[in-house]
Parts: sequence; structure tokens; C-alpha cells
Amino acid sequence: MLINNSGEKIRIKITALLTVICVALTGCGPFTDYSVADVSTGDIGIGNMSDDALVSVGFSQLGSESTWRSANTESVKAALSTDNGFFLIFDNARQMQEKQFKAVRSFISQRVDYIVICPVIQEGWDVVLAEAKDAGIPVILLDRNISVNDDSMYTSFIGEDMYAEGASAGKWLEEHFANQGRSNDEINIVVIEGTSGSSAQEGRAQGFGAIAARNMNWNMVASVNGEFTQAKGKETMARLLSEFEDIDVIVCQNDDMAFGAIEALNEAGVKTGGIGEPVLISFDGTKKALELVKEGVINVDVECNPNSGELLAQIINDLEAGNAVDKAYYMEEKVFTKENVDEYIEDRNY
Ligand code: GYE
Repeated sequence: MLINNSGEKIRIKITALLTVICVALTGCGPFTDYSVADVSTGDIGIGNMSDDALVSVGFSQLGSESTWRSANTESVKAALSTDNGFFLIFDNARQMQEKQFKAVRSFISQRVDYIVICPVIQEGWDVVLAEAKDAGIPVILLDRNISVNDDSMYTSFIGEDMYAEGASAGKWLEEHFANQGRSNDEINIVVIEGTSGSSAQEGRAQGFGAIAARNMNWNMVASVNGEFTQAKGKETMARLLSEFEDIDVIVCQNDDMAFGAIEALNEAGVKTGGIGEPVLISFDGTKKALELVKEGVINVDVECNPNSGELLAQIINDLEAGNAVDKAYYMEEKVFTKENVDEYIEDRNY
């Protein structure tokens, strides 16, 4: 762990505190139980790794860039609780693949039972996954996918079908213009994309692109990286507004970027969603976005389901029991528009 002097001090203090609490409450041994947990950054292990009854899981989360991501982290933490029989070691990579490699190597050296990774980008995983494989530790990919030559490098993938999400957005748009009698109009589309090279960005771009390709009148005038964050979404939208006068459709590859884009649009006095206004498309299906669908500011929001923790726990339990598991599991996802959104707003947990 690379930390400065003050970080080191905080880590020692927190580790000491955990040890005191641990010894006082349970009489358990020294703080090696927590040694893999990066307490200097708030990433802590939960439970007691030396407890053989618990299944230990190292979880490399890619970051905390969005509302969706926080919900996903919460879902995993809730499902892999000590009450459910797990010892969870959590690491937040803050969007850095290098930091994910470090976390995985740390999990390997701690000899955890399973490694779970939400991979920030698709490429570059072969070496570190080979190390996990050599150590005999099963790897489960969560949320985003990776591109490896040999898919025996991981045991299972639980995530979302990003291509299908992009294609759903495109099909909705086709129908929307057909209903308006605008199927042959020239349509200018700008896209604010998520993290370049992530399966979420590539899948959604390809899925939407496939529908765009069969509509010769759709002009993909710009696709810009907004990094899945609200701040970048706003900055990118402001730039697009200054560069292009005639924008018919704005596609934001997640809700947080859409929130930022809406701020920039408001500041420029541009309304979205209504007749004669740009169409706004988003992904994730957060509660706040569904409210904007209801208000008519976002036309369509394609759901991306972050609540994969329970399925993850079930798959680990299956593996523990020696049962065969599938290579890929896809979360169920809907498409939200003004017509159906009322049914879903209240129960949204993210
Ligand atoms: O859409 C976005 C998040 O990988 C599906 O990542 C996920 C995406 C999600 O930051 O909000």
C-alpha cells in the first residue's frame, strides 16, 4: 500500500482501534485479521477472516462515480454480510485499473476464497487473472465485462447486457420518430459517453450504433467521453451546445451525466423532452431520473440494474456447495417512459 506519513498514522490508529475492539469483544487474535483491509482510505474488511465458517471474498469495486455505483456497492455489502456467512474485503479502485490489479494481488496474498471484480475497462486483465488462477482462487466478474483470450480466467460473469440496453434506446428512438412522422427527417445526435474502453460504454455505443446504422437519416455528430460523472456530463454538454447549433437528440450513457447535461442545458435556456425540443435519452433508471421521465425532461431511461449482490451471494454459495454455475448471468432490465414510469418510481432503491 502506498500511503504518505499521515496516511500511515491514520492506518495504524484505526488498525489499533479495530484490534482493541476486536480483542475486547471477542478475545480474538491480533490485527492480522484485518491486514488486507485498506483502512487508511476507509476500505475496510468486515468480520473476521480467521473464522473458518465464513467465506472470504475480496471485492474490487471500480470506483464511486455514480448513483448506480453506490447502489451496486451497497447491494454487494448487504448480500455478503457476516450474517449471511461472508467475510468481505472491499477495495475502491477510484477508476484506476492499476489499483484494481493491486487489490487483486492483495486478495491473492491473503488467500481469500473468492475474488469479485467490477472491471473499470475491458482490456488488460490477462496477467493478473492468470495469477488468481494459478493461486486457485475463483474470480467472479460483476457488472462490467472484460476481453480476455481465455475465458477460463474467470468462473462466472454477473452483469447487465449493455449492448441490449443501447439497442433498446435506439429502437425506442426509431419508434418515437415514426410516431411523429419524422422517420425521414435529418436527425442530429450527440452522445455523452461513459468511461472509454469500459464494457458499459462500448456495449451501449455498439447497441445504439446498430440501430443508428439502419437509419440513414440519423447523423451521429459527436460522441464525447463524459466519464459517467455529473460534473463531466455538464462540462461536456456545455461544450456540445457551443459547438453544434442543431441538436435533435442527446444520448447520455448514464443518469449522472444526464443530470449534469440538464444543468448545462438549463443554463443555456434549452428545454428537453417536449415537442420541438431535443430528445433526451439516458441509462440506469435511478429514482431521480425516473422523476425526470415523469416530468417529461428525459424521454426514455433504459434501466441498468445494480442490485446484483443477492445473485452474487447465491452463486458463491452454489460454488461452495460444489454445484455447477453458468458462465454468464444477466440482470433483468426495463425501459422507462412517461407511459409506464409511475408504477416504478416509489419502489426504486437507488
Ligand atoms: O451505467 C454507470 C456506472 O457499469 C453499468 O457504470 C455500469 C455503469 C452505470 O458508473 O452509472
